Amino acid sequence: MKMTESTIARTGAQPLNPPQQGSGDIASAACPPPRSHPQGAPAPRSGAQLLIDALKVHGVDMVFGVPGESYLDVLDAFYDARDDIKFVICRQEGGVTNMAEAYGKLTGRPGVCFVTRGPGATNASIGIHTAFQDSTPLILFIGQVSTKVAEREAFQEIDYRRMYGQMAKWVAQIDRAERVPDMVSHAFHLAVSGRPGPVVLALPEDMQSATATVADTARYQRVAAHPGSDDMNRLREMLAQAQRPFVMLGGGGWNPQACADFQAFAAANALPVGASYRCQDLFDNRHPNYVGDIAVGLNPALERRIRNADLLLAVGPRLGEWTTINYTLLDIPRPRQKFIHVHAGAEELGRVYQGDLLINSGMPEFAAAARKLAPVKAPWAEAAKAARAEYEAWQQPVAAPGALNMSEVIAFLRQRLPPETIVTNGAGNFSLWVHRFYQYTGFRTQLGPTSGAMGYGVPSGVAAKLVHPERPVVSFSGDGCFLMNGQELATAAKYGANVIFIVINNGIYGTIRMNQETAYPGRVIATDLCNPDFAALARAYGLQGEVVAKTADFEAAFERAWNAKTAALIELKVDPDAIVPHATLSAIRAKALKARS
Ligand SMILES: Cc1ncc(C[n+]2csc(CCOP(=O)(O)OP(=O)(O)O)c2C)c(N)n1
Ligand SMILES: [Mg+2]
Repeated sequence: MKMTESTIARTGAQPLNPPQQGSGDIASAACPPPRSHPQGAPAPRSGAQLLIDALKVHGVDMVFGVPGESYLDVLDAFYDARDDIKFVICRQEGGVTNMAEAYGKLTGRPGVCFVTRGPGATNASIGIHTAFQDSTPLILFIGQVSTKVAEREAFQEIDYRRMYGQMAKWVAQIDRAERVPDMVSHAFHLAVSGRPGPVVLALPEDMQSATATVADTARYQRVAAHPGSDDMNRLREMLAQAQRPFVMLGGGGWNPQACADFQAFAAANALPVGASYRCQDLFDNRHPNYVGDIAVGLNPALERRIRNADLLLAVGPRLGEWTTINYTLLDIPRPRQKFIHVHAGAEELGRVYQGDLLINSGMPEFAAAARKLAPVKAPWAEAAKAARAEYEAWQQPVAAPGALNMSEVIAFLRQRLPPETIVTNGAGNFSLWVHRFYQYTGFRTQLGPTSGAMGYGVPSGVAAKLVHPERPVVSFSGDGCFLMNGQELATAAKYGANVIFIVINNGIYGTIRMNQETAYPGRVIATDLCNPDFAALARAYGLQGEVVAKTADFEAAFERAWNAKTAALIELKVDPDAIVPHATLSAIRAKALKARS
């Protein structure tokens, strides 16, 4: 990717050179030797010191947290490591785990975070759930009551194994200091291997201060399945027999090389490629083979093509509720189309959809093998071009009620933002405008929660800027979404994370209002909002803030935000009737009322 002059004006940064992410390269970096006496025997260390040394062994450079008295020893050990590991202090544990999740998505390495017991751990849960649904590597450490008082419901005591049981790949408590190196090592292996995901480790206070004489482990390695040559031959055969193939990309565990490999395979075979919900950045949207995303607000022309396909190749997505339009897009259990499903977790294959070919493989491993396949004849090449034309038509701005048209704002940003920009968003109808009218240019130019968690936009934007200070970051939130983690503006201010925050203010929890009007037209309840002056709020944090109410005013406001010396917030006042790009709220209500009468 090339830096433009405008990028350099904003960031003063050098051209981008993205590190290799999320694959064996992590494992191959040199490990520090175990701490030892001059004679060679390991020196005694506290559980807290063992933990920080383990983080160093595994290459951790940044952690996110809110402090608590339950892990004072660990905090003290961080003090000694402050030159090696940046401890990013957040303002709420929801911000902590969302930032760690964004770090995991961006780097392919586990996002590491620290919270206190009880209230800290409960606040933290949202980012753990997102990491689980989004298949993102993450490790949450929780200060825990001393083992001496365990099971008495001591102050803020919770059994995290039960609390986090369904949301994490592994939840454990390290009761003995000598078990720190191996349990932390296991946590790192698990978080990145197979289908990536979150791990939770509780740290009892007495374990943190107890000492043990034990060696460090080596750095973790990612373990992934490879597709067999039989699998790849069969895939090629099925492709050669197809007339109307269609590819769906999605899920976690990708990296820049895997995306490049897959793009080469798709181009060589003239395949039309769609992206699953909020995974649009896995394939350059400017590429002629990209034909759109498969999610809420699906392009009807694209939907027809998927339904009419004779071969579906799903690489990475779980094929969840939103990508399958409430499990209606493909027949269950056996899709009508010939169906190939590739997934990093064997447990996902055949779970909902039975397939003609189920391949258990990591994404980099599969994409590298696909790239090596000899291309087949592609009688569908013209159809793929037509699908691309339909996508481009779908991207043209649409008419919408009100003085500020979101489709035109996003179309402007599509032209204006340099390709290395990271665009983040939380959950709400506002995000549909971004997903439909923006073009994501490649791996991790998009950060959005496939878990549909509100409040992700702000913390993920801050984390993106901390991980990649040289790249522009634009973060979208609705007026509802923003206030779920808007307190992290303070974190942006503290660390100079100069994100451009865009708040789409329609005065309502719009998504729910829309669903309410659909199911119970006219019976509006619990969806009106009373909002602060968002721009003034940003200024109160020491950031730049302004309000835009007309499309024509956006460009100048954006340039002011771009040139700001701090993070900046632009509040967009939008008409609540402009509820989605393809329908107005009043039309949705009228239709629902008519259907009832
Ligand atoms: C944490 C969380 N709480 C509640 C919901 C349910 N929910 C989904 S969208 C939405 C409204 C979003 O409102 P806003 O951010 O203002 O965006 P809009 O839909 O108005 O564009 C709600 C309440 C959710 N997805 N996540
Ligand atoms: Mg709203």
